[in-house]
This record gives sequence, structure tokens and C-alpha cells, in this order.
Amino acid sequence: MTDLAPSPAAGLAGAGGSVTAGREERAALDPRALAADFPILGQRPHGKRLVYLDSAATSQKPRAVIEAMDRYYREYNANVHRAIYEIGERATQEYEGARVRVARFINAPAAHEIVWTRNATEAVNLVAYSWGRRNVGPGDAIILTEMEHHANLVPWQILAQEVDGDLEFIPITDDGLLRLDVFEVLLRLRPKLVAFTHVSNTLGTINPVREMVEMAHAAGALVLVDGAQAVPHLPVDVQALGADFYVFSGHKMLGPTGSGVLWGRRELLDAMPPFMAGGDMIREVKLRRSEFNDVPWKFEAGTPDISAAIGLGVAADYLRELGMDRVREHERELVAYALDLLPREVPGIVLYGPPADLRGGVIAFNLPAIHPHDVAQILDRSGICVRAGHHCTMPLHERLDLTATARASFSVFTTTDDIDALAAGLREVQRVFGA
Ligand code: 7TS
Repeated sequence: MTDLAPSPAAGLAGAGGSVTAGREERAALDPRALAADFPILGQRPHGKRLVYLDSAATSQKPRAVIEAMDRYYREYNANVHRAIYEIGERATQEYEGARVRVARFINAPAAHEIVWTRNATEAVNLVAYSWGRRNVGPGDAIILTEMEHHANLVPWQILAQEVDGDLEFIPITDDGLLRLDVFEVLLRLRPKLVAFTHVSNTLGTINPVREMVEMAHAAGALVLVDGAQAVPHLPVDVQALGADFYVFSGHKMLGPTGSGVLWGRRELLDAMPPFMAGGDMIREVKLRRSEFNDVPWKFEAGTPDISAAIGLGVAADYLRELGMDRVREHERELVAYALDLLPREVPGIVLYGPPADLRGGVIAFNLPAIHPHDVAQILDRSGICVRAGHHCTMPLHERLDLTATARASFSVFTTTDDIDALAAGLREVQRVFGA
């Protein structure tokens, strides 16, 4: 991997302790100090302090990311991989440098294994179309779980319908944990692929990826992990996890919309046919046939979202310098605080999902007899943003016998004050409804 200049202005003022990654003795994250890095947190919706509890939908962006993207457009906007002139060379360098930053962030063996996509959804589709159509045939099984986001479900449904394949699902317990005993039995089908989420976007469940990868590999299956809710919140080392494909979105990890990643093992990516075709993904084109470019460019047809890739690289450095162990510990403490506070302060609240040690910074809940959309709308009057609905996990809601939930989700700048505000806001919802 090539050396990189330090990322521009990763805003770590007040982050606490030294910024040397991986140092055990570093102080805990100081979310109040970090909040100063996020310009949007100065907004006052309805004249109230912005309490942003929807980072699972998309995270807010630190100044360093916004400024890096702004700098690209102001100082060196040019297309990549073609310009001979100075600003074009700088654009290519920063764009490819971002790939190195992201590779380092997830400990990918090589930057060339990082394929840029628009988001996690596109990354799953890329694998389903390119790898799936080559490797899954009639009667072949793909194993998913009951807790998947639609992004890691619908592409496999379409593939299975097209090739007459078979989808099987690992069920969950009532606490929202995967039934590994049933997984073991399903593996007797000798599936071609097991695809599951690292962290549930609804229940927050952190799944035992390593153990599941070992089980799947022992049965001869490849593994795709949906890391959209994991990469922003806990340390992810794709080599240690051992999966074959790992996908995530940039916009949930403090990066811009329009940025996403497919990481795949080199030999798998090399063997896969292109997904989209056109410029940049070719080596040589004749009128009737073409030779394709190397990985990862083989999968990146057309002019990419250059500024988004650059912004994502800066976001990866920002999180890396914070230290993902500290991010995880911060969010674990917040979840423990909320799981303790909410049932005491908000009579009758129903919380879904496992205990704090087994979940990321996500809490789905319901108030008895009040629709989650009403909950979200009344919270908004107090400047509190939560999501309400099925969170793109309709089968999971059906499994839990629910049509919708409200959901609060956390990030590096979330404080216990925010959770106190949520509790007060929920009491206000109950007052409005006379509950
Ligand atoms: N996988 C998981 C686990 C997700 O939570 C999401 C988005 C996706 C995939 C798709 O990400 P995208 O960037 O391609 O859209 N989850 C949510 C959510 O929970 N609320 O809004 C989007």
C-alpha cells in the first residue's frame, strides 16, 4: 500500500488523549467536543437544539469531509485516469488515495480490492449480478437471515427467481439473535453463498461474523457480509473476519452520499465479469469485442463520483484517528444508558433487540397505542430526529408481529443529554396522546 500524506484537518480537537491509533490508555471519546466538528449540529429546527438520532439512516458529516469535497471542486476539479495536466493528475491521485485510506480503515490486504460503488445496495447488486449469475444455478441454495435489510434480500430474490435457485433463512430468537443451531442444519444444503448483516439496522444485533464465516466455509459456501451498520460503529478488519465479500455505505460512516464500497477477495473479483460496461472499465476496445481493465476499475464504468470517494477517504481517516475501539465503547455506553433510562422514564415503552453488549448504537421501540409516525412527528417539534416505519426490514417486522417501530440511532457526537432529551420528548408524546 502506498504512503499517504495525513488526511486534511481530521477535526480531532478535544477528542481526548493522544490521537495515536490503537493506544489502550487513550481517554474515552468526548462527544461534546466532537460535536464542534459537525457544522449541522448548530442548526435549530423549530428553534430547538438539533438532537440527531437517525445516524443509521445517514450520518452527519464532519467539517473535514465537507471541506475536502469543496476543495476538490474549487481547486482541482477534473476527470480521473485520463488528464495529463496538473489538476487532473491531482484529482486521480486524491481519488486513488482515498481507496488506500479506506483499505487501511478495514484492513483490506490491498487497495485494489476496494471497489467504489454508490452505496451498500449497489455493492450487493454487483455481487448478485456478476458473481451470482456465474456461480448460482438451478436448485442451488443461498442462505440469508430474517433480519436482513431489503438491500441484502431483494437482489438475492431476483437472482434466485432468475436461476431457479433456493433461498433459505436463519431465523431469530425473540431477543433478536440469530439461531446458529438452525444455521448449522441449513448448511447441510451445501449453499453456494451465505449473506448476512454484521449489525442489524433495526435490532442493533451484532452478529458473530467470524464464527458464521467459519461454519459457512466448512460447508463450502462463500460469505458476503453487509457491513453498512458495522463499519461506522465498531472496528472492522476484513482479514480477521475472513468473509469473501464485505459491503458498506460511505454516507453512514460520516462520508458523503454517493459513496459505497465492495471489498472482495482479489481472486474472486478477478474471476468475476463486469457489472456495468463502458468507459474506464476497459483496457482495449475493438468494434466487436473488448478486453477489460484490471480490478477494481473493471467494475467502475463511466465517470465516478470523484468528490464522494475523496470525502469518504477523509471520513475513514477521521474515524481511524478517533479509534474505532473508542467509538464502539462510546456507543455501547450510550445504549446501556438508554436501555436503563427509557423504561424508567417512559411508562410502557417497549424496546426491541438484545442487551447493550450484543448490540450497536440502535434502539427500536414502540409506545403502546401510539403509531411510530406520530411519535416521530411530535419528537420533531422538540428538534429530535428519529426514524419511524419498517426501516427496510419488513420481513423482520413481520417476524416480530409488528408493522412499524420508531428507532433512535447513535453516532460519535451523540451524548447522554440527547438520550435524556429523547426520554423527555417521549413523555411529551404520551402527554399529547393522553397516555
Ligand atoms: N444494509 C443495512 C444493514 C442498512 O442498514 C442499509 C441502510 C443498507 C444496507 C442500504 O444502504 P444504502 O446506503 O445502500 O441505502 N439502512 C437504512 C436505515 O436503516 N434507514 O435508512 C437506511
